[in-house]
Amino acid sequence: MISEAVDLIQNSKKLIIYSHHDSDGIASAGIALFVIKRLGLNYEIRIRNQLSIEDITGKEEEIYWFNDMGSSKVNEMKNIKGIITDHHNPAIMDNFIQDNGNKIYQFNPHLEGLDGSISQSGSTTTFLFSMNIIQEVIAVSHLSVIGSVGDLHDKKFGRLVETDREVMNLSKEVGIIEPKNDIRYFGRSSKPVSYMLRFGNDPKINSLYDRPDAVYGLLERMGIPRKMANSTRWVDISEEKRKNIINELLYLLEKEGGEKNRLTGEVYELKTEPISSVLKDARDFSSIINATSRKGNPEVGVKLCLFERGPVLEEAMKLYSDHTETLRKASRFLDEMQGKVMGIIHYYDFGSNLENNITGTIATRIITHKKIPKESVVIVMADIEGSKKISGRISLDLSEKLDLSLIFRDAAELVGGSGGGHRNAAGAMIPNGKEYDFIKNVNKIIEGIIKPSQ
Ligand SMILES: [Mn+2]
Repeated sequence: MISEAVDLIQNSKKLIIYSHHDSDGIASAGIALFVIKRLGLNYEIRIRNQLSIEDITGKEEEIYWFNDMGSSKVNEMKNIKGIITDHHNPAIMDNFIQDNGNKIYQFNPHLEGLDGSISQSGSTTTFLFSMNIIQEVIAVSHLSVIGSVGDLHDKKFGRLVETDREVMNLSKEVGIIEPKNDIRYFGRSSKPVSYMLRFGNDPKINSLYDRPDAVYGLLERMGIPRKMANSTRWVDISEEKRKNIINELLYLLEKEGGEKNRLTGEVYELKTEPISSVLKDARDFSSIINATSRKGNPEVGVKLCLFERGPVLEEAMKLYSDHTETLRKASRFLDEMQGKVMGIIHYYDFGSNLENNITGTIATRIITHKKIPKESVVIVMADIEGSKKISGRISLDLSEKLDLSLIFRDAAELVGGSGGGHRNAAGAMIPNGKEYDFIKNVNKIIEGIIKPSQ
């Protein structure tokens, strides 16, 4: 079956690449593009938040390659000839789909009995399939790592696991990725150390989180004066000083009863980037390409994936700081906003006050930052052209009991919308005005599965 899928790509006259708009999707697009350019194929690339009806209705002369998306819509596809390399929950559990004029080869970890939300990202899936087309794709194996950490696949265990890990190891063997044991806070190579410690939140240190004076004080005691703290990145600091800071943070966590064991873990650096590069840390790389897409220029992110620098990197960094600003504004708004509660659901309707492509980011923030019970379902909504865009998140513990992608799918269908995603992170699109019914449906389904604890 793989060889037939490979043939389909190799013999295509016009190849349309669809890819998801987050960093995993952009990294997947980078991998697919690397392959297509080597093969010299005629292609077009389309980055999408969600697939529309037109997107999933095929044209005779076109071959399609869906990356990090497609599986949750495969039951609605018509006349599509092509490939899906995805890790979202598939609507049809089959490797080969040929109803409705389709001829689709679907590659998805869920079909192999793996949990796609943690073991194999979209970019890892694209990479593994691509290895069957052209071995040279190993030159962009780091994109699989970037996509995997972008989807937080390293969050649960503090390191990548299963298939994501196998590809990471492969990338290490060929001298591209270098795994290190270090602090797991975001911003090691793209943010000043003062920022990294101020907003580091996994684990959260209450005496430092968003307390700039406390952060500067700590760094000063460690021999890093305020001015330097605003210009030096974590990766620039000597190993000895880093060790001392980590010990200090561990001491604070111990005192506060925080999650000490989450502070350090595996992080991934690119050997191919100079130490001065903001792209040195895979997670930072991932955040930067994510920002290019959220700010409407995903092609900049794809170019970064394919080694373009100079003005491309400059443009990316501009978008990155814009995106950081948007998130800062949304967080401030969020601080003042009270969510509504139904059962274990905490829901927030931002209406038109939120850029509708960051509902997922905000939902993640709420589940990490806001003081809500450990077993909660967070739902964030925003307006989008007559519809409601909905993102949901649940804690990892709760995702062992609930599969949010299935709950969202069923609850959305009942109100004339559609939904899907992962066990712990899902999305839906429903008609405007149906949001309360949707929440009620979600609540009802959840109550049917678990009894809410008091
Ligand atoms: Mn993904």
